[in-house]
Amino acid sequence: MIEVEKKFILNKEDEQRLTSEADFISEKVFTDIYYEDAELSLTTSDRWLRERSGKFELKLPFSNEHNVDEHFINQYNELDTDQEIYLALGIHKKSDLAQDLFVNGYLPCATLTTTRKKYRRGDFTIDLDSTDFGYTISEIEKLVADETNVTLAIDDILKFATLNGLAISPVRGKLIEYLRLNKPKHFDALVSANIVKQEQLV
Ligand code: V4E
Repeated sequence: MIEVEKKFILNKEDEQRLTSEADFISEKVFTDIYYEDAELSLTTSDRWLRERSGKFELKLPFSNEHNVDEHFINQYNELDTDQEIYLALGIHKKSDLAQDLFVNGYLPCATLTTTRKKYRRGDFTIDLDSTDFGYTISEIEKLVADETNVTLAIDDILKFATLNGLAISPVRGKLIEYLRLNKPKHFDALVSANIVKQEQLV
């Protein structure tokens, strides 16, 4: 399955409207540790390596065909086995992944804890995230079976959002906002590399 998602900044009324007819699924707290090397080679090439609750994940850009930038939706492929991550980073297994990342110069660059409330409404999943650094953000997601359904799912999400009175606009994700607030040099490097787009600066 492929997860198609769009981020939104909601006010309290938006949240209320979106969740009043939704089923509450769960509330979870998780900590993400993002990793980077000294050259910032991962994030400046749109690759995002993190450890979430003890498990490593690497997000890589999907395909340009479905990176529907004009709607501020980006698609990523998620590698979640250590073996896939070794291969994608081109590093050799000598110890465990945490140690091998360290030896190859990949170190923590950001640690953020999120409380996520999850709701379901029809085919859509709604995540309301609040972070330990004061940023709140939400995501509307839809699962599709394969790549051919991605464009349709994007349309569905945009329609659903518009029907619920939400503005379709660029939004800074949690990590990007963390870096903007706490690691301005790293943030500037992402702007220079056009990973953070001009529209996300306002
Ligand atoms: C910063 C970033 C990525 C890493 C964080 O992914 P994100 O989806 O924001 O995190 P989260 O916690 O919601 O993950 P989930 O629980 O859904 O797996 S992946 C891609 N980016 C960069 C990025 C970008 N350049 N532009 C936009 C609009 N979003 C993200």
